[in-house]
Amino acid sequence: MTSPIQFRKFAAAAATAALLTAGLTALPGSAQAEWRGWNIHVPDYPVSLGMDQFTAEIAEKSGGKLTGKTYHSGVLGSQPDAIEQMRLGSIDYAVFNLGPMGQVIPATNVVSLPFIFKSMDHMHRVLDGPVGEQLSDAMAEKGIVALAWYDSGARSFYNSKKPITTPDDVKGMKVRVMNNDLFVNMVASMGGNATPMAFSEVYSSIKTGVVDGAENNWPSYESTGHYEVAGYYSSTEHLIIPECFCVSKALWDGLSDDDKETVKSAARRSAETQRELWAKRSSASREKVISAGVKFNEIADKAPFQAAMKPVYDKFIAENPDLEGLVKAIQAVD
Ligand code: GTR
Repeated sequence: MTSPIQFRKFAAAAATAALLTAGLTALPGSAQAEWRGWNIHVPDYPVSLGMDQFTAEIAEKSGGKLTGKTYHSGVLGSQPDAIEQMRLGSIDYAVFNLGPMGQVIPATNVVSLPFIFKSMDHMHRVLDGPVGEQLSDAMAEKGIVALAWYDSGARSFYNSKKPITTPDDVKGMKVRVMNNDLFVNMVASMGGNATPMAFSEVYSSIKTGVVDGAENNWPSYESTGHYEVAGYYSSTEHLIIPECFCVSKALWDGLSDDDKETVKSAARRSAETQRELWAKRSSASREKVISAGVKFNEIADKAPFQAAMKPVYDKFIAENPDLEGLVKAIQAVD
């Protein structure tokens, strides 16, 4: 005989199946299908812990009505693919680096210009103001709702050959970059050859010599094990790119005002946690790789690298005259 509990489980499962069959993710006022969350990072990474906090909080605040499962470690595919999937509504929430987003949403490219931000604090001030709103609006037009900004530190070059101390050292070097023409131009402006490639392929590509190196922040350099195959890390700090906690517009538009509030504040709180964890992980990762034998060189004077980026800016403005105002607005923030 079917017990009431078994029956309720069966009924809930049947209701979920019916919703999935109908292609719906939300039914106002009742249980909703579990949301699918995409994440590129390993489970103990600050982004991952922020996302875990988010799912725990929405479930608790909604009394179990809003639930999500985050697929860590990039098992749902590469970032460019995931951006598309969110636009189509098959990924419900994710933390995306804005680097690869520029290919789909050109306005977001302004944060991927080398040396556009003077520091992480500068980036926070910019994102918290009108520029942040303009970026969010551009993303929403393409089906992605940005709810909060996560930190991703500063990216520097690393490779298996030698320390980089001047832009000339990049000449002839094969460097993996994230999927965006801007980054190809950035490396080319120093005489290097850039290859856009998925994050998951970088370790073996360095190991087998397909590329000489890549560029990233301390936590990613460490968590991916890239430091094991590319032992020179040089602090160019040429990119400071934010990451966004995003939900698909299809999902967002189907939420009640109360649920929107729950989701938004959980995303914001997760970003506060992520930023704290980020600062700690950055120093821990740096210490870990240096004690594992990485040769780190500090580049005190970044001016030659900044000067080398002039053609990147010139080309960008020539190709996107409508975005010049946004670039100037970022530069004008103190
Ligand atoms: C990391 C970032 C990821 C991904 C990765 C990459 O720093 O958090 O979202 O963009 O870099 O280089 O592909």
